[in-house]
Amino acid sequence: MSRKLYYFELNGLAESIRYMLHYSGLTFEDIRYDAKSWPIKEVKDSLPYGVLPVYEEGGRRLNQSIAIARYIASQTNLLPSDPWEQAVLDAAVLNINDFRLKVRAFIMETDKVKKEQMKAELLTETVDFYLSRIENELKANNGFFGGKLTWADFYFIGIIETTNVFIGIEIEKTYPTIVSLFNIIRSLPGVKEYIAARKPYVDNTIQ
Ligand SMILES: N[C@@H](CCC(=O)N[C@@H](CS)C(=O)NCC(=O)O)C(=O)O
Repeated sequence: MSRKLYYFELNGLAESIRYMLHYSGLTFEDIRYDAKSWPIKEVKDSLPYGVLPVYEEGGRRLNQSIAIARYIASQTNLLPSDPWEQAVLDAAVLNINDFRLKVRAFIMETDKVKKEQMKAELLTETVDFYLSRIENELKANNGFFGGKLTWADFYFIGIIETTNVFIGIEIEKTYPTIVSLFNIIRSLPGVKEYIAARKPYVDNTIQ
């Protein structure tokens, strides 16, 4: 079956999906647009809501990164079958997404002074608010959100690695359980080779 993932030359909302596809051995076309050339009118106009990522499988298209990630997980062993366990992971992903939206506000800010203030607030308050809670959640669950490797763990690393590109430091480095989880994911078959072959990402803000 043909699979295509459309996004930018950035980790952002697509990297957890790329990681899961590589880990699962599901072949796909990794189509990337240069943020500097965006918007490409004919591409943007063709998208369901004008934004990326979009995933295509056979003749079908899906937008919304979380829906795509959950769907890919369902095609592998990364989504549990128990509804409660699924809901716990949905909550974890939505908590991470709440954090992402705060980082996004900083990324999108164009006023330099305000942007510096927002960065300081992220580094002194927001990062620790979320990462200390996540550290505890992982510690209580065998190092993963759901007791074993699932899509929530992939979603998390994708968001933190993207935050690091824009903030310029590894925000997870003082949270040992998070660091261990990231080392596990980065060493997975498929993911490891993908990371080794990947170009480093740079801060190319898509305004
Ligand atoms: N909630 C959507 C957000 C998608 C989104 O905002 N995508 C941004 C990149 S991260 C985009 O396509 N920006 C380009 C534009 O708005 O033209 C998702 O999770 O997929």
